[in-house]
Amino acid sequence: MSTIHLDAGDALLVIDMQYDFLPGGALGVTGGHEVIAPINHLIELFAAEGLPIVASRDWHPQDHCSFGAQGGPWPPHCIAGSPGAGFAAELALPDDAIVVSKADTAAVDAYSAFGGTDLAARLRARGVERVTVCGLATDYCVLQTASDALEEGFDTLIVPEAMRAVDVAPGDGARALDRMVARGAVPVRLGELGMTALSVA
Ligand code: VGL
Ligand code: ZN
Repeated sequence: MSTIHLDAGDALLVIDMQYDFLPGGALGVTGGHEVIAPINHLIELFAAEGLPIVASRDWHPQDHCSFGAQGGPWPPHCIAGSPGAGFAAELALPDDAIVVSKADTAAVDAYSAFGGTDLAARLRARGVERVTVCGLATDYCVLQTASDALEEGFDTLIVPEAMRAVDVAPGDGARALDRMVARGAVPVRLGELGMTALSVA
């Protein structure tokens, strides 16, 4: 198994690890809690290298357009400031994690962490050239975030074992993975991501 060395141009994007997307939450993703441990492993790797760690969050007003009452497809979820919008406590986010709130106005939805945010500029300002994407949900926010990352010109690694799908239709998650790969994302296993030769020496 080859090792992918993380270096100064790398950043980790942790997508929407919020209570409402975990089992029991308003829009609970089956097995969502299972990705906390793999993501914590990723966080440890990136933090050890001093690399940027971004945590996105769905941050909706009560009358958000994606909610059923407004004609949208979803039950109310991730209401800004509510417990359900909070990051899972077991997620070991460092204090200096870059928190990106998205879809925080009623009229606009954004699955992507790049949608309507300054994330691309913030990453570029820090010299980021490659992102590693994990989190929830594979077929919505992870798919759109990875796709936008590629559009923005970032090399993009995806970690399938650190994501789970909503699977409204069976196979949506698998198809989302295929689409990300078709667009240029590179799937990696947790064990393939390593430290730089320098930091190990
Ligand atoms: C998401 C559905 C609605 C996600 C957000 O984080 O994947 N899915 N809002
Ligand atoms: Zn949402």
